[in-house]
Amino acid sequence: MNIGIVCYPTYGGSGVVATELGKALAKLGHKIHFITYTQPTRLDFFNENLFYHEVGIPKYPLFEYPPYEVALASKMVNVVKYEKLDILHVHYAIPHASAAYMARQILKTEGIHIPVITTLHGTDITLVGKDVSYAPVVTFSINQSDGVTAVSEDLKRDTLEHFNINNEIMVIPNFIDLERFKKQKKEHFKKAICPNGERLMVHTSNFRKVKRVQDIIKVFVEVNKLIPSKLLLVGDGPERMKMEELCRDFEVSENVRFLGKLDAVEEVLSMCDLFMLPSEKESFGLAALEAMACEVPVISTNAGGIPELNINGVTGFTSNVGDIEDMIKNTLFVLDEANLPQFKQNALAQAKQFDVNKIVPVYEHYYQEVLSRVLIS
Ligand code: GMT
Repeated sequence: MNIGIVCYPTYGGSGVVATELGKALAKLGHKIHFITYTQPTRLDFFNENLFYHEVGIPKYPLFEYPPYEVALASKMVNVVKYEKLDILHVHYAIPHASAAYMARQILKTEGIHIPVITTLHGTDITLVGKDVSYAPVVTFSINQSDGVTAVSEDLKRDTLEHFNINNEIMVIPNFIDLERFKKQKKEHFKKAICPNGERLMVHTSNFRKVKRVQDIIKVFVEVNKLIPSKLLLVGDGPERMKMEELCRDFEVSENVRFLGKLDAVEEVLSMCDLFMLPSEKESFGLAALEAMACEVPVISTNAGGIPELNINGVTGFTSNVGDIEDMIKNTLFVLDEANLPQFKQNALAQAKQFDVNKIVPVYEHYYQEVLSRVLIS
């Protein structure tokens, strides 16, 4: 198939999933055309089936806000026509689904019928999409898509609850490349960071408020009093400075390292004993899945779709949002040397349920189903 993929090309989970999906489909022989405003972060390897089309946004003094959605729709029209795409798969509803709707309508006037699939990732529904400034367009473009998928059962429920949806939503969970995300031998690094055999805790995110990084630091402060530990904070974002200050206030700075954005996150995860995800909202928790694939158990909240991934008492624990005491108790339990090996093993076993080789064929099958439905009608 000739497939167009539209996504945010940044470090965010939706862009990562879209790019990894494209790469996996290209390996299976499909021709994949990424349509984005810059090269996707994870588009880091060459394959003869991968193509990249940049959306140019011309500057004009009149535009205080350049009309990206219009430029994107025009680019979609262009790529569908000249690359003879069979299907357009847009990740994240805003503004990709509505731009795809516009492109599809334009193409229809030229006798070209392009099916559009929208994948909902979370914040496009749970945070941004619910805002009255966007909700009518989000509802309309979900209903107008030829196929809609959500990355967890919880996200599907949330979408149906908060929007007036008359379209079928298929749940296709996120996935992981177990060839890339696997425990690597990094003992020498671990020894450098934990010279006295300390436990190593980790968190990766874009440091937005919704991630509640402050809860990680509060848990770490207490755990470190009983089990000597170190904490790695990977990523960057609006809350980072505040979190650095918080570490100084708690006088734990020498045990906490802020590593910034990293490409080879799997190398860091390979050294770690525990991953923390205390998010207030999380449709899936891809970062936790990456950790689990590297045999790292997870202490998280029970928000959104996280419990579909992190099985309470098996691969780690889930607590109510903000329940620091419960997270401390659970962290101490998991880090106990009598329990840690089993949790690590369970984390890997659960990650295998989301193997890219199991999930990508589900997308392929879904594309075929949508294509035949649209071609019949
Ligand atoms: O929350 C993020 O880190 C970014 C966000 C995004 O929009 O890219 O991630 C969302 O999509 C990911 C991939 O499907 C999910 O794993 C994240 O759980 C989801 N984030 C939220 O729901 C807050």
